[in-house]
Formats: sequence, C-alpha cells, structure tokens
Amino acid sequence: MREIVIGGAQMGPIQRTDTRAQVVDRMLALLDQARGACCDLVVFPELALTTFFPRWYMEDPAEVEAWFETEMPNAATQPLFDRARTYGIAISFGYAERTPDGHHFNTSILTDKAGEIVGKYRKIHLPGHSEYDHDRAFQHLEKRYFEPGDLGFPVWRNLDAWMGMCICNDRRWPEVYRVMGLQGAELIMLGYNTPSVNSQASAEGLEQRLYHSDLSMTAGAYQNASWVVGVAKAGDEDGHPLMAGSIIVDPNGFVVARAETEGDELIVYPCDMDLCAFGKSTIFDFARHRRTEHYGRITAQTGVEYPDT
Ligand code: CDT
Repeated sequence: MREIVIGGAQMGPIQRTDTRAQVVDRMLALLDQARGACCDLVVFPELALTTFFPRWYMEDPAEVEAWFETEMPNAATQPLFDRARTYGIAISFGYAERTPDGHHFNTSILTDKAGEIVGKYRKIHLPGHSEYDHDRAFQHLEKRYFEPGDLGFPVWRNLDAWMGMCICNDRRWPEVYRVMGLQGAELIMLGYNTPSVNSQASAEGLEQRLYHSDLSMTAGAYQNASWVVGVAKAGDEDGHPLMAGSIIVDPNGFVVARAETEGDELIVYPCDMDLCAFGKSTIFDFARHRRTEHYGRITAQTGVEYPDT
C-alpha cells in the first residue's frame, strides 16, 4: 500500500480588489486544516492567488502585468512554502506566470514535502478568445493573456508515486490524461475556474456543467487507471459565479470525495497509489492493447476532416 492522504483545497471567490496577502492567508488556513487531517499533499485551484482576471478585458499592459508573478516563490507566497515545509505537506497551486524573457503562461507548480518545487506545468488548452466578444454574456480572454504551454504534460516522481498536472479546460480533453497515462501517471492534479453559466448558452444550467466536469475527470481516471483530483475556485467573483464541484476520483472512476459548498473547503481522501496497478496491468495495459497504427489522426490532424465523397 502506497497511501497518500490528499487534500483538495477548494477556494471560495476572490474579488478583484483582494490582495495576494489576503488570499495566501486563506490558503494557509486551508493548509492548517490539512495538517489536522494528516494530509501529505494539498491541491489548490487554477490561478489561486487572484480573481479569475481573464474575464476582464484590459488594454493597458501595466494593468495586465499586475496579475502575473515574475518569480515563484515570491514575497507573497513564501509563507505558504514555509508552512508547507514546516508541516511536511507537498502542495500544488496555479498562478499567472511571466517569465524573465516576457512570456505569459497559466501555470501550476508542485512541491515535495520539503517545499521544493519539483514540477511545473503550463496550461496547453486555452479556452475562450483574444478580442472583446460582444456576443458573449461575459468575457473569457485566456487566449488574450496567455500563450499555450510549452512544457508538454510531464509526470514526476514525488511522494513515491508518478504525478502529473493539467489545468481547468485541459480536463475536458482525453489526450491530456492519456499522454500522462503513457508515462505511468498514478495521480493527475488539476485546478479550475469554471463559470457557472455558459456565456454562449445561458440555458445550459449548472447541473449539466457540473456533470460535464465530473464526466471528464471520472473518464480520465478510469481510462488511465489513475487517481484524479480536481479542485475549483468557486462562488461569486464580482458578480460572476464560478461553479464548485471539487472531487477526488479513484482509479476505477468513482468519486470518493466531493465538496459540498462554494466556499473555502477541504476535501480529503487517503489515496492508495497501488490501486492503480490492477487497471494498468489488465484492461488498460497499454503495451498489450493499444493500436497506435490506427491513431495517426490524433496527432496529424486538429479539426474535423470529412472523408472525400
Ligand atoms: N478556466 C477555464 O479553463 N475554464 C473553462 C471554461 C471555458 S468557457 C469559455 C473550462 O473548461 O472550465
């Protein structure tokens, strides 16, 4: 048995005027709870340090840059790294990253129990649009503020397990889980900021949006015999509701822990990494059963191409 007690640290809303220091205080309170629950690893959401700023259309570069972190850890987040190290808890959280040479990414990092960063992922599937869209009820400007990630989908050995990360919209793409599954991933962590309302189809409803989130993560877990932990930033951010629904999914695709609120809330489950072995060595033994000679389209083609008639 290789048990990792995992905490999914769902966060309630962060308003546009909230400071990094205020947010980190909330993250520290969740970390304190996680210590009480004997967690080994705590997963925080996408863009955990600020409001979901890509909903705001901005033209002033200085205004945009203010949402980005130029180093990690930095003064605002050092207390988080320090406390995680003191507690011996590994952490993962998302933030907006500006590199020294001026590139912008939607990033998440993973630490070991000593508070050292052992993994970095930069979001690859950027949803939304890059210019103001008058046809939407509200904006989703990730394509404006971020570049697609350039690090692929790596997997790291941490806490005696193979771990990978993705971010929010990535969770809806089966290729994401498979690329990590092909590297032996036993745990896939992700954070998300998902509006409760579809800006282009307001009738869709929260129930359907939560279902699609669950469906994506449970399928990814089952089809790769991997644990999946999905953690929301939720609640009303300056009049814009984000859905909750944070879950921990076992390698059979079952939800074993689920958030009940739209606020700061820790969900916890003792995840045995050895539970991945059965699926990985039987129905999803990739080496025995995959037929890559028929998968060429997956990488050769992006959009739909109908056969010639
Ligand atoms: N943050 C993020 O990726 N959110 C998307 C919503 C996109 S709607 C244009 C998601 O897939 O949850």
